[in-house]
Amino acid sequence: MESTMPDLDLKDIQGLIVRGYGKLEVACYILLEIQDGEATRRWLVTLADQITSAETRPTHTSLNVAFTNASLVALGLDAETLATFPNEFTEGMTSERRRIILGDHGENAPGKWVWGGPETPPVHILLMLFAVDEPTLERFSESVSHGFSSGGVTQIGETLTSTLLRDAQTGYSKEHFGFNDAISQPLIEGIGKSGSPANTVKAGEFILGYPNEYDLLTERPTVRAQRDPQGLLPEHPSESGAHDIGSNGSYLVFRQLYQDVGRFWQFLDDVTRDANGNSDPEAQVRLAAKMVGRWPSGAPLVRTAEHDNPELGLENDFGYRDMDSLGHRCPLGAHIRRTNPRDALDPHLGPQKTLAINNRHRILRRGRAYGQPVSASMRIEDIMHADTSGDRGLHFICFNANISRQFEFVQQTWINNPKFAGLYEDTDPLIGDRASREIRQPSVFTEQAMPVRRRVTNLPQVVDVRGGAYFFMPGIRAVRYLGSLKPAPHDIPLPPDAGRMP
Ligand code: N7H
Repeated sequence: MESTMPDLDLKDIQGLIVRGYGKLEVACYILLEIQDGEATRRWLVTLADQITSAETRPTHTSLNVAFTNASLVALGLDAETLATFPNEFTEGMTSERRRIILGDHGENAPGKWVWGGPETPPVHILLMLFAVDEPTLERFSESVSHGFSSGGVTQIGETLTSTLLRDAQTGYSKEHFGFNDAISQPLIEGIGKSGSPANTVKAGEFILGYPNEYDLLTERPTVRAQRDPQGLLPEHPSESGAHDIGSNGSYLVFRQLYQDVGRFWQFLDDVTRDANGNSDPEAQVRLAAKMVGRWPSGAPLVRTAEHDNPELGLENDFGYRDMDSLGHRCPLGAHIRRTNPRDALDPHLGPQKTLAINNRHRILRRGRAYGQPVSASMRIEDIMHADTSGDRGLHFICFNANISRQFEFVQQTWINNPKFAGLYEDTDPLIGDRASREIRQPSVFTEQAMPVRRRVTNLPQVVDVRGGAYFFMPGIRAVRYLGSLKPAPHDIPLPPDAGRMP
């Protein structure tokens, strides 16, 4: 049963922040560039009425919208207000500093991106549409495009489309390598299903305007009251003379991550052949599971270390500290152990303290696979042997209230850190940095074991960043406010390259 905490303003929060729309199987993301601020503002006023709020549970279609810093500039938000947004959002994903933090070099360098990079048109608005099936999505996106075609914006590149991939046998949602990828999410306190306290995180970690894991309000942007003459925004509870443009909003991180499925399984085949040089599919799946931290069904290795067990496919109530502090079941550097170390983050601290620290670095994932699956069945045996040509991967999307403390921290300090959890030259075996000068080549994955650990070296890069941007997904009132802006003449100047990152 769903229980709702009354003080979350669900009517104003955009729906995607609180639910993944699992019943809406298809989605498309439209990237827009603002050409005419005035016309775009008019369009936003009508669009605000179509936004799906967190109050409803859509079964047919859903629409959400998010903005880059460049779009706020183009819409005419004044410089004083813009300066209240956090640096990482203002700089954008491709600034020199952000590239270093994110490890975006080599194959991942923004110069090679198909959108969001320095060589591609500036991204302003992200329009996110979801529907129950393809014909419905087509009709829905046609009617929405009709609205924006006169709205002063142009579409950048192709519409990015995603369809949930389902395992034919279990019905679980899968990613392209063949693993169940819709299991572990932090539960937002006061909303949604109740779950283990260890996995329940304060709403303020994901939604601005509510207490976070420090029992504080995460910093959020504000507008001087005079700049909101119609009173569209709520008054800021503690800053007098300020209105709250951040409340009920969240920051959305979008990364288009290409997955080289063929290279992944080929590598696993090469390093697991038996003494006679024959392939050993079981050993391949076992090593892949060690890298992920879960079996293809989703069953966690800490619970079933030797073989898959689809009955545990959705199991998420576990820690590492008591069951597997040494990493003999789930390796210390496995993807899920790095991206959420749970109660094992710091063995020197008590479990409660460790969990408290861990839960300040959680993200809400809302990504979906894009491109044709290599096998319609999504069974691992078929994926391993399929023709893998083509473009496919993950539209990685996550929400957080503080990009730097949450998404960027996970990426830099856990995924790309060769010294994570006492290791010294491993990065995340699936998505870790393979090109950094700090990392001694070749890249390594270590399986802790008795009597001796096992290591595989020369890990190939199987995931490439192909695009991305940082967005702000405002509360619905704030979208109306953006539509109502009447910039003073001195606020308007928009340099010709507005939105292009340095
Ligand atoms: Fe990951 N994969 O296929 O192996 N991820 N991930 N991820 N990921 C997870 O628990 C995958 C990426 C997280 O709470 C599962 O729902 C792939 C980025 C987090 O225990 C699988 C890509 C970031 C979790 C994958 C990719 C994260 C998680 C298990 C890229 C953050 C939850 C399913 C193409 C910066 C951990 C599940 C927890 C789980 C895969 C990217 C983070 C199977 C292929 C970029 C926080």
